[in-house]
Amino acid sequence: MSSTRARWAGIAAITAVCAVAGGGVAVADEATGSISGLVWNDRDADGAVGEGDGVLWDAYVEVHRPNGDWVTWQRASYDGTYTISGLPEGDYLVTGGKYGFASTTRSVQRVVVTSEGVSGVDFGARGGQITGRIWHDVNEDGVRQDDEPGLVDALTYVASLHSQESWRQEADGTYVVYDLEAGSHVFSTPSRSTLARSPKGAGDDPERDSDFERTGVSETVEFRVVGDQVLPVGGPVVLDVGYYVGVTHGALTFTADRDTTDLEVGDTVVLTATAAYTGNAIDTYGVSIDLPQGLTEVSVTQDGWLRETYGGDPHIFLRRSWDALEPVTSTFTITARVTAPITSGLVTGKLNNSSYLADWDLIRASLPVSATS
Ligand SMILES: [Ca+2]
Ligand SMILES: [Ca+2]
Repeated sequence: MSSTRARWAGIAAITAVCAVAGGGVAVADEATGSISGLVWNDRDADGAVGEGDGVLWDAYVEVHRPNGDWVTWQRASYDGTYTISGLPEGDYLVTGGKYGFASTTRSVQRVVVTSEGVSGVDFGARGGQITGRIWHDVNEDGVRQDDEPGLVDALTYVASLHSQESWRQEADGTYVVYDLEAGSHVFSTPSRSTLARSPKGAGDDPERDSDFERTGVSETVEFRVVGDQVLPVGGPVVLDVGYYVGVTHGALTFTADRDTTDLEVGDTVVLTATAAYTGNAIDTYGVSIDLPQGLTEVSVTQDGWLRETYGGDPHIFLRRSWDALEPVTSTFTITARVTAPITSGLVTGKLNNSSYLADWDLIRASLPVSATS
């Protein structure tokens, strides 16, 4: 033992300057060996690689001396395997896992490296999970009735905004999101054209309501490592989401404060437009308006609309909000001046930005204008 201890002391000084990228530790004139193994995603925490387990992205292995001195580290390969070579013979403590995951095996293993190497130094780790159900809220009431089926659709899923996790869904719409790291997660379920999200928290049965905002995000859920699990703080988390067929109807009208077919250069005209939306979904709303050549914008009174400008683009773009809203009816005015003769022109407008707009034919409006010098 004394000779071994003496060798450690010498090696500690050498390894301090000889640690090389890739996890090898080069030491001249020493017999060296390697440590190899697997870091895997032990989802069922049984300590064995089995069906349903998986690979771990960004798994790490660290090697220390028994006295705690750091030797080297390595990121495991994509398949979870690792080999740290060039280690001087002797005792080591090997730590493996994934940051934010819980260890399902001993997270520190003591090994004796000889020139033949040590293999099978394996580590299991797993993340946390949430469950829930995506369902087709046929009657749009935000409550999952018994006759409303699960919704299984490639474009509707639940995912964390903050990590790479995995997802599995059953035919009844129930799902599991797993491999979640410790820390904060906000879950989202994506926008889906034609499918709108049910209102959150409807009814009085928390097992049958929808748990996402209508914009598609959940409350923040904190996870922490507890033993061999990564658990939500405050207990298991179930996040259901209902979808129904969303439809928005829109209508756009223009009126003018004077006859627009008999204008002269220098005249001013005030156009009043009303965009009226109805429907069963929260949605986004926008309007774009074109003035004919010769009719020049003087001002736009926006009545709560946001004006979007794109460089020198003469179009008038109005957006109701960057968020999805309940259907709105809103009026705005455009004051314009005739700055040149207009031979045959139209003021045209159309509704846009909507995710659920059904009746595209009704969303265009036009007002004939003409002017002479
Ligand atoms: Ca397992
Ligand atoms: Ca329902």
